Amino acid sequence: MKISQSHPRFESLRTRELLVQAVINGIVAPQGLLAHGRGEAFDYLIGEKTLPSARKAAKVAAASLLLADHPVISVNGNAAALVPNELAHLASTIPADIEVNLFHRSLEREKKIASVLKRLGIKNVLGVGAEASTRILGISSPRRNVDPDGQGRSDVVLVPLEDGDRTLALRKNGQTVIAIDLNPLSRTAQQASITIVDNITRALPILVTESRRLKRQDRESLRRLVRDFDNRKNLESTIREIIAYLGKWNR
Ligand code: PTJ
Repeated sequence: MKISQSHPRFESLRTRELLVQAVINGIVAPQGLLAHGRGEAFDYLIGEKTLPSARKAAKVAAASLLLADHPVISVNGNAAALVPNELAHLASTIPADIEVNLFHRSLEREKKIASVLKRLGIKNVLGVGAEASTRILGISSPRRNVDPDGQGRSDVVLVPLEDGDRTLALRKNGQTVIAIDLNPLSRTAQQASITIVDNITRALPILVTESRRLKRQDRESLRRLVRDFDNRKNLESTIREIIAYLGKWNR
């Protein structure tokens, strides 16, 4: 559907159309549309802009990815449809591996997502088909199958738009989990090591910019950034920022 740029909700409608097309092309699961709707509702509550607490979390997340021995970016259907270029930029800046990891798993969709990323210059996309031969203990969903060369041996994992079951299992394994989730109350948001409560479409460009900037800084200052960050406190700041924003509507 052609959307007029003059429509007051142009960006939102454009994103929806992108996802609908991605369902038709077999990149996004139909359930991804429902997940997006839930995300959009939370985006309204944060004023559809990046909150200061999210900016802070994104900076710490970039530092953590840069410090990692083996950082991995986990990609699902929605992430591949909404921010493919930014995922590729982030992977090459850090540098990090990219692994396809789906909740609604199908080999066909894994291959399609991998080819989107390969077209953007990612040579080796992990986690496709039989490559995901390691099981993460404590997960009942199909997300449990991971690539031994990716999440199987990673120390820091970025999980945009998670469904909740994997974060705790990875953390129990001693891995650092960076989540991007518009819902600050979700299990993923609450259990991650670093939670960026923002739209993936805004968070990824910030992560890329911060990674490029922080890459020039010495490792000790990056370590300090990560050490001084408290995810629980930052999530409390997020809730306070949302309440302050909603207070402006209570005129
Ligand atoms: O591609 P698959 O098979 O791996 O499936 C992906 C989905 C997203 C369908 C699957 O992981 C799922 O069902 O997720 P949930 O349980 O609906 O959770 C998705 C979370 O992402 C929710 O907390 C939403 O608020 C949040 N969310 C949705 N859209 C965005 C978002 N967070 C950030 N940016 C968004 N654009």
